[in-house]
Amino acid sequence: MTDTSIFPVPEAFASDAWVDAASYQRLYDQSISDPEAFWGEQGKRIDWIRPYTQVKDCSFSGDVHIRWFHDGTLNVSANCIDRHLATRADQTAIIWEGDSPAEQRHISYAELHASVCRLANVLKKHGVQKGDRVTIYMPMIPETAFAMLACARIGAIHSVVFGGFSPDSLKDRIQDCDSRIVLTADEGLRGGRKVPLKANVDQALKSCPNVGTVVVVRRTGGQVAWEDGRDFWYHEEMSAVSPDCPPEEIGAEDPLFILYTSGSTGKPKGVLHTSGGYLVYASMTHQYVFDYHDGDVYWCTADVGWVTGHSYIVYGPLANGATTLMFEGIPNYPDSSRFWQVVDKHQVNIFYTAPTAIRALMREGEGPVKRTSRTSLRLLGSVGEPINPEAWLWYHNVVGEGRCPIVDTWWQTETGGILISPLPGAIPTKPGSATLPFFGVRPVVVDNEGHHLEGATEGNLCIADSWPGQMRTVFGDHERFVQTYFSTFPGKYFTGDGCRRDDDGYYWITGRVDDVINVSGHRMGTAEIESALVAHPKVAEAAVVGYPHDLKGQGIYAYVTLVDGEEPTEPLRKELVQWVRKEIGPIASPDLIQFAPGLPKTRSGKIMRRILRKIAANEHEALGDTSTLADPTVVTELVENRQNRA
Ligand code: 6R9
Repeated sequence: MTDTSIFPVPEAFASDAWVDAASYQRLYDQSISDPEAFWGEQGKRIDWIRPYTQVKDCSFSGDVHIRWFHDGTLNVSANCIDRHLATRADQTAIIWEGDSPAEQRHISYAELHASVCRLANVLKKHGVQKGDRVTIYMPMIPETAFAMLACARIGAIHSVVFGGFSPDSLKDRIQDCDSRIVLTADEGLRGGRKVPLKANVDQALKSCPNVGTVVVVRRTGGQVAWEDGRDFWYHEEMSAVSPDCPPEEIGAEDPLFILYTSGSTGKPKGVLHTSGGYLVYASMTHQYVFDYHDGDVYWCTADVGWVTGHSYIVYGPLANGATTLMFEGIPNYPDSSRFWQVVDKHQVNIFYTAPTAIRALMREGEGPVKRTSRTSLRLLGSVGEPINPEAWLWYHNVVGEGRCPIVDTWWQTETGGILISPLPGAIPTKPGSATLPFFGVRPVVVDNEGHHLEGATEGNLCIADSWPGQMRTVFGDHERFVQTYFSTFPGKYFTGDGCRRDDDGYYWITGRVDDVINVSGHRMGTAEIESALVAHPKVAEAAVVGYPHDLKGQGIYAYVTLVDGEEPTEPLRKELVQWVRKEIGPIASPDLIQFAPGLPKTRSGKIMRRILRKIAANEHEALGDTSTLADPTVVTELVENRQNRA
């Protein structure tokens, strides 16, 4: 695939789109030359209780701080619900498609309002106040969205923990933000299999003495343990409170949510997003990137446990009065046509998924796609990792039958919303490129010394100035925020990603340049997996790297040194995989484990990951300079016993 294959904007699409090529250029230029004026105007897209007079107050150096619209007040849930009631009370806000094709629900804006108000009253009844943290460990059901919005309604800060995380990971996240209340369900349901959510909460709470309340949604009706005085059924609580709960007045810079994400070092950090700027940015990107028009049915397949679910299942779409589809299941259950059956069933117009799902479905051939009609589809989106041109072309030609533009959207938990992406009516696409920046976004490419690289080039991707959706701090650790994002290249936000910029100024994200690996679009810190491994009594040392994986994008390759006297056996290998699953969750399971008597280290004791990455990638012919190693012979042994011979 060369840079020369360009897919023009389909004419029919451009004529109805919110943004065409000329207005993209005009608005982008304006957003960069006068951000105050630009965002001052755009901020009006949401309803404010007290309008802001201040727009932007941000610094990426010295006293690092980020504030947008900071003297304004609003309520995020009122923006996502109440303000639509006059015109669309009966319109469907959420279409829920269950794991089984036999289950579905349509929730109107009026119903959403009633449920969110009741749940907010339940939270209040249990003592939750503005600023308190509420942990949400729930499956993909509408009650999860109700929970997020109920927190927003009263100014509580939600921390959604992905249902695939282990009790131990859940415990860490509850403790880090000191939540006193957890919302969960009896069990989740995915691909016909049950996920023991309540049992996991029970396990986690053994080490969380401050949690006094657990509210449990009955999803499957499965048996659960019960602690009287602590555990409450959601349906009983909901019926016992009033459906009336006026929205609290919340400051633009008051926190909306915490979302834990993996970095290159240490434990996952609590990325903190605030209210005003986040909502302006999430709603604006949702409207323009997905070219959302009234009446469209929009479906993002992400889990609400990730940022994509926050910004593009819940907040962005609902702020825009959209109909957003929430899917409990998986792409290949009951069979590999499921995504497209759901598209036909609910007449989905805009479909947003991850490259890993596209690659998995591509492997099943065109049959399962062609059995469905998909004529409702107008636009396709991709997020989470670089999309390889083969998958892009299959998505475009087979799923979209050459008719639908693809928006490859690059962004991060930290960015709150999409930063680099085509606007489908404005920007011609190239398979594998996220193309051009959104309004107000100033990408810069720097070399390892921080020098700006101009024109067509390749290097580290930074952002030169703030945008309203940017994270504000790491919860409880502002110093870590400054260190992680603003110290590598002082004065700039460092994304952790590498990228190439071509002659047309298009960005091609090449993947992480730090010790973060991206497995099926899920971010994992190698340090987290290593610390899980060394917590096993038989493991002395571990080093984890990513390697190219056909389906997952990257796989997890672990080098493990056992303690003296332990034998490297097959059962132990399996046990270690299970161990990591239990410690972190299934998404962190190592794909390959190599028992290594020694790891390649410099004389100062630093593990040379560059070499480990090459061996894991089966590129041992090109190891580069190994002369600085304390003991170069370990490399020979590692190459001989490498696990990936693909
Ligand atoms: C939204 C989300 C962020 C990391 C990011 C990058 C990778 C996301 C991408 C992409 C290439 C895209 N990433 N979208 N890489 N093209 N369109 O995924 O947030 O879970 O925090 O991951 O994912 O490496 O730095 P998050």
